[in-house]
Amino acid sequence: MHMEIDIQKNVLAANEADAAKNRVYFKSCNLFVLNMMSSPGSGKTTLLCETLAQLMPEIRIGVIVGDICTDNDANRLEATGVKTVQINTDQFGGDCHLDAHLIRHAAEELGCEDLDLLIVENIGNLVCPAEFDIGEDAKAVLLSVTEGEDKPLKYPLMFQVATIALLNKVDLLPYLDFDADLAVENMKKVQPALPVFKTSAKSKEGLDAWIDWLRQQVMIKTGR
Ligand SMILES: Nc1nc2c(ncn2[C@@H]2O[C@H](COP(=O)(O)OP(=O)(O)OP(=O)(O)O)[C@@H](O)[C@H]2O)c(=O)[nH]1
Ligand SMILES: [Mg+2]
Repeated sequence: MHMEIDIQKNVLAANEADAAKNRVYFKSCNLFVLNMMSSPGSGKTTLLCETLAQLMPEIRIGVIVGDICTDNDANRLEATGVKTVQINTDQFGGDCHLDAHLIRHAAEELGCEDLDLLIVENIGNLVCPAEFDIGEDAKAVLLSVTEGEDKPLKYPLMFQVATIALLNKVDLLPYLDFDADLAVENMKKVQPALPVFKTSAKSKEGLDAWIDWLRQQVMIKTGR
């Protein structure tokens, strides 16, 4: 048991060191880096496709997308014209998160010097990605309305470390007994100051506010 805990501590410490190096690299490239996380299927790729269509070509964007298997998401994202690198972790033992070292390789392959915004779509998982700093500027967590209002309380770390939260697929609310106010209240119990946007890639509700937030972050960070 002790040994297991020590190994986990060492893994996280090694990742922290790599994340610190990434921060130096990203700073030298002068771009904003966003890490998007959620359970599988909360709508990360769909929302990203909508978002990219509105921000490009004015903002130069690259995407790193992580999955255990398949390049399905890379294919969907590339259809928007965005430069994408897919990471499949089944080649590295099937990890359920992206770590700082993997991100560094993919970021160099993308060529961050020519980007204003790097978006990382992390592997669908509400637990492990929250533990692995990748040297990003901000973390966005998506919670979709089919997942249950209690998820922020059951998986608090993700909502503690998040910079913003998106309550997603709100177009489905009329058909569900999901209590959106309670879900937001539960997020705020975990992190009182957490900004929450309500979004839907289907009805487009809330997309403007989220995209404005993202555009503003890029401007603040890069001065462009
Ligand atoms: N009703 C509704 N469905 C959505 C919305 N966004 C995504 N979906 C659907 O939800 C399913 C999963 O969407 P994805 O975008 O693949 O979700 P993801 O978070 O990228 O999934 P993973 O990468 O596998 O973790 C798809 O069938 C989408 O069409 C939305 O805003 N409203
Ligand atoms: Mg996806």
